[in-house]
Amino acid sequence: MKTILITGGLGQIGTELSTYLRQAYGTNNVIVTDVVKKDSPVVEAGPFEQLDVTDGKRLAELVDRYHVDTVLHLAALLSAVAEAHPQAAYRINLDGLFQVLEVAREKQLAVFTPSSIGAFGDSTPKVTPQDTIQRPSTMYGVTKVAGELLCDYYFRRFGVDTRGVRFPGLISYEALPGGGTTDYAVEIYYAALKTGKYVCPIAKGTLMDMMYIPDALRAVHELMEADPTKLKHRNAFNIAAMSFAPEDIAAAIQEELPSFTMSYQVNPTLQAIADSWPDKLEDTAAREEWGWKAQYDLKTMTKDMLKNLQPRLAETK
Ligand code: AKB
Repeated sequence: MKTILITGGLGQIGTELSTYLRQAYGTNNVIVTDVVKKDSPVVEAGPFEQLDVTDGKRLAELVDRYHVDTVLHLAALLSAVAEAHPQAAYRINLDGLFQVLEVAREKQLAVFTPSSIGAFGDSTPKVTPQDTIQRPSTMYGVTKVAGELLCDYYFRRFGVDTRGVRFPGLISYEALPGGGTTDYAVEIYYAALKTGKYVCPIAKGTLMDMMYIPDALRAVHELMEADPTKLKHRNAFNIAAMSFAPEDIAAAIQEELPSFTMSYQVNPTLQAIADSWPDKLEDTAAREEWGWKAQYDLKTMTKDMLKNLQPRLAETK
């Protein structure tokens, strides 16, 4: 049985991953941390500690206190906010990861760290293989590529059991994303149910990889539990579920809510980031090395999103 510490545990992924892993490993075996304590069912449900990931000493103390053997390191600034605050992004995304890896080296912990479709840039093939050119133009991308390399280094050099995936844009109804380029694909569902219309900041025809959160949670769990002898890669596995442009998600919503309408007011900063990212990731390595396969496509995700979001929004009225 693992004892897991999650950083950034009250963010979009952390909120749902904490609950998922507490069900899998037991509530007291999943210690959720975040830089601030917020009102959240996750805080009430089990162990919670405040942790700034750039504070390696405090992380080491928590690891000792709770007998942690695995760190799921989710704390990071997302692409749009990182572009607005590049110095903070460097500190949180890269120094934070370095602190986690150092504590893992000293205490022989396993570490899971997500990378992103943001680890690619203009010179990457648009249909993106596992191993390819990575010259991102954003600070987010710079920290993600460096993070992938650091995790590989700590495995090869110090034997730290590092693993990770490249997440597409994640779509969920429990917690909102904050400051990403793919956030529109979550906001659109809220707008469809609240007002029946949405002004999209990303231009028509812009393809990006996306994934529904249940698939993303399962990916983390399956890779954490994967047989290490089968892993040729360790970190930064491409994983894919669906690739769509704004007009495709709008059409999928219209199938459920026929009166929904969408217009465009393109945000140039977000658009430049989106244009530099892949259209579609190839995930053959993840399929071959640990059996990865997504379950949700755009249609099944849209049905499930609307079904689950509707009662939540009704409660908050
Ligand atoms: C973002 O848009 O920054 C994230 C990501 C794809 O890494 N959702």
